[in-house]
Amino acid sequence: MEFEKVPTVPTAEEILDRSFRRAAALKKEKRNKDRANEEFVRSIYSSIYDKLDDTVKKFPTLDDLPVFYREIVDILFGMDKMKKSLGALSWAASQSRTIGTMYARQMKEADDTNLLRKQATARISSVVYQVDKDLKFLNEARNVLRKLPEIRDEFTVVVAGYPNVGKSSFIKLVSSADPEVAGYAFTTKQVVVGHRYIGRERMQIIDTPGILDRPAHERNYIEHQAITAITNVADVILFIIDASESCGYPVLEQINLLEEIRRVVGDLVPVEVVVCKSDMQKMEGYSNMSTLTGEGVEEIVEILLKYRESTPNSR
Ligand SMILES: Nc1nc2c(ncn2[C@@H]2O[C@H](COP(=O)(O)OP(=O)(O)O)[C@@H](O)[C@H]2O)c(=O)[nH]1
Ligand SMILES: [Mg+2]
Repeated sequence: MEFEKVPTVPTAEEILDRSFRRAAALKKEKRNKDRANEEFVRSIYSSIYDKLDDTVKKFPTLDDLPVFYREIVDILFGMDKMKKSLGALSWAASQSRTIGTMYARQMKEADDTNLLRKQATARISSVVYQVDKDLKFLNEARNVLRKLPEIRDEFTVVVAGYPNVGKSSFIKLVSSADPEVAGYAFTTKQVVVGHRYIGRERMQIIDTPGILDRPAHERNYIEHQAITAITNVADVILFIIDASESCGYPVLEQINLLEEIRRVVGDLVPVEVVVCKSDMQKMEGYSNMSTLTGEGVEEIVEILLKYRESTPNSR
């Protein structure tokens, strides 16, 4: 995942501590007091510049992120706020360098290099402290975003339907490998992502237990937002009905949820309906399948794949 490799973002204090310690060690090596002061300032601004610059570079370019992450970043932290904070770090990096270079130059002709050294370090420290809130904010974002499930910009099927209708069984059956389970980190809800290879291409199948499996009024705000992000990556939604009602929900209630999801996605995402557990109970006028016997499963995959060409979310 894009954020997985982003290292911890240090606080202002950590950045300053580290660069002062390094500069002090270098200073000790110099015999001449004025040269030592100049080296001290140079060492401080260059290590601060490097650390801030590196922190910005290690963050993925927000505009290049897959749709799902851009949505989530925007929902949770605000795209603009993130960009502003990254911009603030770049500003602090170059500001520290400008101040440092200026003082180091002055020191070459100055009488009191101790005073200039103190002034330089005070001004540079103040610049770094000014972006402390940005550093902390970016670290908070990094901690949440690195735990997101891997959802790519590729042909995507999102499964929906009440609990125990057969969603997991379907994903397991049609996926090439064991589906990955990942948390959102901002709700207790999880995301299950399965993949199936069709020649060189992949079909991504997503299940969102606890989110697309119950009526909207039972969802909280953040779960609504998660739905928005998920449905925005869906090329098609597969709604699974258990006609046997062994899942514990009457068919009528299941159809109500289907209609609700249809209303939510409107014309944006097509919804395919399939009746599962056909080994127990079929329903006329619908596609039927059984993940137990495998009956009808490949036919459903074929139906889903048809959306690959006519995808409205062509990315
Ligand atoms: N008889 C029968 N049972 C099924 C079928 N598909 C799933 N089940 C069972 O239904 C239960 C719930 O399935 P699961 O895939 O976990 O449903 P989910 O909650 O929608 O993910 C499990 O006990 C499955 O073994 C099917 O096609 N036929
Ligand atoms: Mg399940």
